[in-house]
Amino acid sequence: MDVAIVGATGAVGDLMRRVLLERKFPVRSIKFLASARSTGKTVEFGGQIYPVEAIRAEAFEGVQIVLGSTPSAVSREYAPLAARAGAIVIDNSSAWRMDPDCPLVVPEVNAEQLHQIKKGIVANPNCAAIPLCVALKPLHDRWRVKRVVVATYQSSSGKGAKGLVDFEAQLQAWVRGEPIPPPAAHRGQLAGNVLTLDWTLDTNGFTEEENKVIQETKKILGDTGIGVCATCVRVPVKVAHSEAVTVEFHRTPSVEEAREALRQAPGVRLLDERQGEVPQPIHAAGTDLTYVGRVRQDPSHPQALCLWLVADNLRKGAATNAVQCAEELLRRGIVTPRN
Ligand code: A2P
Ligand code: 11C
Repeated sequence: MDVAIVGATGAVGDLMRRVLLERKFPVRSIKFLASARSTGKTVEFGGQIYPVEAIRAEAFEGVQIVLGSTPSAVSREYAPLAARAGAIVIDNSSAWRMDPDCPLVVPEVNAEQLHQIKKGIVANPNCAAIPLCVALKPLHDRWRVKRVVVATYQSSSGKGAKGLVDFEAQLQAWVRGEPIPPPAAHRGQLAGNVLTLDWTLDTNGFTEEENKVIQETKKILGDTGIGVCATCVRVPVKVAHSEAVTVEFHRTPSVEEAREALRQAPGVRLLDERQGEVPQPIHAAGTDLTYVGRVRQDPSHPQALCLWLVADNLRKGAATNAVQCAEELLRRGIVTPRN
């Protein structure tokens, strides 16, 4: 495949490069694009050094698959250019996610949507919505989800490379008892704290992030009738988002039935608290699985269960999911390798 990574200097772009190698994606040629600021930088891929190029229309000539992770405003500009040049763009920004002509894909959940590409763009979902849907899918298939209430505990790396700079600087200052340096990416002090407004507040009183989780979950599960309510919070964790989820069903699974469905679900690792195992960010970071545990009957509702999940927001929540979409494009013959 002839591949380009756009946003190659960012936290997710960097991982996209590594995940392509790890998963032995068949790369025939590859190029790395970012802003003009990064011209002159180089990246290593498979033992070779490549220059980082500025994004421009000509850079997409001959490219079959673009993996992109840039700010949405950048994606709105570059993705149509790349699609016009004949590439399929798998874009990690939120620019295209709710566009009815762009499938929003989590391969374990709705890979068949890849046959509905109309604009040459596949949207990679939000990093909290992806693992939520991975965990809900096996339950939705059997007992039909009616309503989901989710509270997220999101890591600093959700804000990209700049978020991690804040994280390191703040935690070091906090441990030394020094004044906390002003943040560059986060919207307040994260060290020793929890931020409920680390995202733009939308007019409906929910943050942009909460609205993404609400809307995207319905689109990915293919059921706009599901009720979703989200509270998204930033916690002082470096990598991996956690989520406390309450799910109400149309039909009622027992805890054991739900656990069995989760145990067999692709992309899920079910942990058993009775064995002392509970999903934690330190377990999920660096892996591609959605760790699920603490499955309980909701004592306040006979048709609802509670569960806890954790997944690496940079990998399954972003880079790995995008590479898995590329693998599915190939496997389904939607894109074919050139000789
Ligand atoms: P650059 O490093 O040249 O600014 P992160 O989410 O980790 O901050 O990464 C964002 C990615 O998007 C980086 O690769 C960054 O490149 C790229 N990017 C940010 N702004 C622009 C822009 N205006 N034009 C092109 N690429 C951009
Ligand atoms: C965060 N999830 O943790 C966000 C970052 O829609 O992909 C990515 C936002 C998105 O801050």
